[in-house]
Amino acid sequence: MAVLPIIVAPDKRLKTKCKSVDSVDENIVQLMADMLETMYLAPGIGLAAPQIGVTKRIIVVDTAGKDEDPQPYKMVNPELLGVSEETWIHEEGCLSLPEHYADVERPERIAVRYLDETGTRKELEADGLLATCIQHEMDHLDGLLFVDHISALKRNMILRKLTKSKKLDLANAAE
Ligand code: K1U
Ligand code: ZN
Repeated sequence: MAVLPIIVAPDKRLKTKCKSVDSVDENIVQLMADMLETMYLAPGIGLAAPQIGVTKRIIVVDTAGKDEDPQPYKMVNPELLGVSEETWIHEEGCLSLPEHYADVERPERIAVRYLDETGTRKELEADGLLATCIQHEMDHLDGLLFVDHISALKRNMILRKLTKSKKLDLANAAE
């Protein structure tokens, strides 16, 4: 298994619409194992393939708490089958927007269809944090970040700060 570098915004690879996976072969199985390892180390509760530079419709998620058994989901070509009218506001973070957080309102419950790591079609009903996390990760597959759900003022402030810290990192690396 391998830990992969996570792309930090702003970066055009995070704004790309990802392509569906044709077949869940051994490369996809390995990629999902690497994504989970990367996510756990970060640490995070989700990760989408474009965050590691792969423009395929693949996400991994595990929202189990510290004292619970791990509950990893590996999802290929996830599709929303339905969403609740009721919404839920949760403070979201993103490994591609490090150290920035904002409240985001999304449907509270969802039904999602996907292929698992054996290529079997699965359906899952999720609510609360799991539903929020799956929606956040699915947004990545369409080139969306949580900042696209907040005001332009807050979004631009966060993106400006990240641009500045990238420039500082580059200057420090050149010293
Ligand atoms: O970058 C990502 O897509 C992962 C992101 C997922 C997410 C977080 C919160 C709401 C919706 C989606 C993260 O995992 S950020 C880190 C984080 O939230 C966390 C890290 C350790 C323990 C608990 C949470
Ligand atoms: Zn994210």
